[in-house]
Amino acid sequence: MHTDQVVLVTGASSGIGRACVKAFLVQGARVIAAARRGERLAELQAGREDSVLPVTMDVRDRADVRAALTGLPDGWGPIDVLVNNAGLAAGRGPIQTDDPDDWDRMIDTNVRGLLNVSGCVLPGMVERGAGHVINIGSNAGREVYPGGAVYCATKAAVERITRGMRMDVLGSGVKVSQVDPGLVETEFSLVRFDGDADSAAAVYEGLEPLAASDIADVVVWVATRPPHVVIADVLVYPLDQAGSGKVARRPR
Ligand code: NDP
Ligand code: 8X3
Repeated sequence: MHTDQVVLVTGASSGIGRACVKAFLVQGARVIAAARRGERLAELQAGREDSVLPVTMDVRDRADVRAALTGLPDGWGPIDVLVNNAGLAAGRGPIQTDDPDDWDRMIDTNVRGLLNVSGCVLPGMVERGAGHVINIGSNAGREVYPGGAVYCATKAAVERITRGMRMDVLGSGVKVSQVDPGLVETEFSLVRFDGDADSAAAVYEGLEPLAASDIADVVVWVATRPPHVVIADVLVYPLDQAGSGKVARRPR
């Protein structure tokens, strides 16, 4: 990755996205850090005003995304690498008792949001004949587990979009990749369980989950392969995971 490349990371206010911002900065890139919580992004930017641009936007809102990304200050484009990371799970209940608003949040963020951002960034990449889109999927997109039907469906959709996008841009010089994490300790479970810290902690009980920085390392590795190499997809597990819900919990 040459210095002065511009990377857009969505979901940069927390977890994997924030770790990706930091990892790309180490590579010498300048990073557009996008999320809804502007105060978090301002913290991330503090002391790095030349290399981090905070952009407050809700990926679910197509007009908001378009306004934010077409109104970038001079020098903060074109976007060389897009990391479509913003996403969430809401709830772990059976589908028959789920809150339909949770379905909407997951589908609107994980699927429509990824499309909204890609729809703004991809045409320019194709026109320039260069660029790299890295979508954050999940092991949950490769299999389904009880209480995860809709979240898993959104991540399966991400996998289909990644593959289809790669076919659509074939021959243009644009790369499309996907990174699928297993269990990563971030705010993900806290969000999923609506702030219930005990339920969130139980997800990682008795095993050492991945850290957000482990995934950021992989994302940067994917982004820094030679020009003729595309990493199509990568699945990353912690040591004690072998699938969704298939974890070894060791007594502490
Ligand atoms: P976090 O909850 O720590 O981070 C999620 C990020 O997404 C936050 O920065 C949040 O920012 C942003 N986000 C959520 N909704 C929106 C929205 N509508 N518009 C803009 N930004 C939004 O979770 P993770 O870091 O773990 O999750 C990152 C990605 O990794 C997600 O796509 C998740 O599905 C995926 N993943 C996570 C795994 C894990 O075990 N943690 C495993 C596999 C995949 P803000 O609230 O400020 O908008
Ligand atoms: C998050 C991983 O297994 O909690 O995508 O669904 S899991």
